[in-house]
This record gives sequence, C-alpha cells and structure tokens, in this order.
Amino acid sequence: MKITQLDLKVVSIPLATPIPSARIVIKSADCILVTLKTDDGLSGEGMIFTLNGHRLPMLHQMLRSLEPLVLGLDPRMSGVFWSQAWADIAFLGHRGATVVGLAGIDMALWDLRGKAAGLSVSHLIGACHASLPIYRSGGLRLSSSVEQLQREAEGFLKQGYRAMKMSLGKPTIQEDVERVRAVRQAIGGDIKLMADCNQQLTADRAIRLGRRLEEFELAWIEEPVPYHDHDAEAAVAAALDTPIASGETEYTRHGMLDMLQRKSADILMPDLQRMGGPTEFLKVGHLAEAYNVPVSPHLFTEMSISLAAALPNALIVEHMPWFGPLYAEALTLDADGRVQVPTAPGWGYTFDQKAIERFAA
Ligand code: SMN
Ligand code: MG
Repeated sequence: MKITQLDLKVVSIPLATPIPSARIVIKSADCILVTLKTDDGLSGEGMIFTLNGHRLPMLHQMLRSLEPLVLGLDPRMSGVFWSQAWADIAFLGHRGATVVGLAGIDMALWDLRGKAAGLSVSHLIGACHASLPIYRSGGLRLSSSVEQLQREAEGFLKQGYRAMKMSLGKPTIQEDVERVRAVRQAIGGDIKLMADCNQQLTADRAIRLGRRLEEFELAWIEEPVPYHDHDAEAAVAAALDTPIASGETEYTRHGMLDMLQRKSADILMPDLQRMGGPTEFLKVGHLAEAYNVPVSPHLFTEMSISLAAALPNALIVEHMPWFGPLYAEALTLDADGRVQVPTAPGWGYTFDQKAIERFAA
C-alpha cells in the first residue's frame, strides 16, 4: 500500500452572522481539506483552517512543501512521515504554519490507517469511552444583550445540549457577573456552563472577576490572560476555586509540558492543528494524564472526538458548529447530551463532496 496523491481543496464557510471576538471580527472559517489517496483506492481526510482567509496561501504552500515526504509512503509507516516532517520544519520552528501544515497531513494519515485496518480511529488506538459529554460553543457572545443570552441558552437546551460556553470580557466586572448570573438563571444549576475570556484580562482582574463568579459554579474559566504568560495563568489558577482551562493557543508537547510544569491550567485544551495532528495530540493527552490534568480538546470536533475517546483523562469535547456542513454525517446528541464516538473506519466523519463544491473558494 502506497500513497499516490495529496489532494488539497480550499473551502470558505461564511458565518451566519459575523462574530466580533476579542481580537478580530470573525466572518468566515477558511479550510484546506487534505485528502491522501493510495494505490489501492483508499483515501484519508484531514482539515486545517484559518479565520477570514488570512494567510490561507501560506498554509496551502506549507502542505505542498511536505508532499515529497508523504508520496510513496506506506501509510502504516506514518511514523516515518512524522519524524521526517518534524526534522524538516525545524529550521523555521515548531510553531505556527509549520506545525499546522504537519497537522493536516498527520490527520489524513490517521484516517487512512483506520480505513486500512477497518477500524475507527478510537478503536485503532484502543478506546476507553464509547460516548463523551459535549458542550456547545460559538454562541453566547459579548455582542449579545442579557436577554439575547438567555434566549440563546434556552435554545441550546432545546437542542439537547447539557453544557455550553459563553464569552466574558465586558468593560466592567459587574457586567460580566450579571451576564453569567442571567445565563445561569436561564439554564438552571444542573447544566455545565463555561466562560471564555479569550486572553483579555490581567491576572489581577481575572482573580477579582473569578472570585465574584465562584457562586455560579462555572465548569471552568478559559484563557483569562495572554496565552504566553503561563505564570500569570498559574497565579489565576492558584487563586480561584473555579478551574482554569487553557492551552488552545499553545503548540506541541513542548508548549503543553511547559504549561503542565507551571500549573497554568486545571484543564488542558490541546488544539488538533496547533498540536501538529493526532500523533502529537495523543502524546499531550498522555503527558496531561501523568500530571493528573483532564483534557478538553479545542475545536476540530469531528476528529477530536475519536482521539478524546482514547484518553482516560478526556473531560468533555467542544462543539463549534462551523465545520459541520462540510461533513456527510451529522453530529447528533443522545438524551444525556452526549455524543457517540464513531465506529466506522477512520474518523467516521467524511467530507460531503456536494458541500465542498458549494463552499469552494
Ligand atoms: C475560539 C478560538 C478560535 C476560534 C474560534 C473560537 C474560542 C474557543 O476561543 O475556545 O472556542
Ligand atoms: Mg477559547
């Protein structure tokens, strides 16, 4: 079995309404769909993305630059690709576009290996969860009024979610407190509620806000301070009872090991493309387990589910609904607000060719 082709397709998914986030207004998620084809007719799929199409050509070129390392390779020897690619990108470094490019191909290799073995990715690794809790993200934004937050949160409950994430970071602490109070009132005490600060606070401010929020039993407060200040994250985590979740903006096992050593996060949030793909993601999951730290994957729902399913310390997976339209299989929740881990060979989520045409950029 040999890889004969690296196929790249670019799609742009416009968001229904632009999202003014802490740093930029998000208008679209622009993805490069990576497909590896073999001489015996199998194909493996992966996906990397950027916001608003920014630097998409750079990611495209990054993937193409790794093509020589994967063409002719037996996908069952994917570790050869991993080691060679890691060495190949070392000159530019193991952060940013280099790692994201590596991730796209590594994702497709895992899908391919699953399909070649006739196993889902979680079964290929050895699963310990058949289903996982999932939370709704991408809503409950800073731009919504208190009433809009409550209606939206009630809507998520009607859709079957038992967990959801809201944004924090209004100009005053009092506003943030009132917004969390309002959402908590709307959903009741049994629903998990997370709050994401997207790095907008100082450590002092995060601690003052966090103390006011303790009464609302948040499942976590996310990225309170600029992501690279792991000591400030640790100070916030030490000061609050509410768990601090972070890690989505860090890269590879080295970034995550630094966070674990400094106690920067009570819950670690590896992002599949910033880890450099499933191979590295799993190492990070195991590192976190050694530190007794739970893991909640950032984005990449359709692939992260299968990886989290093989981690004993997986806590809950994120459902950002932007990418769902790309896939032929719908993500469905059970009566407990959990998602079943796919059992079809590979990721169990496959690109919908009609959707690819519709979103083609
Ligand atoms: C987030 C990060 C990047 C893109 C979209 C949303 C957010 C999250 O921080 O945690 O989902
Ligand atoms: Mg976040």
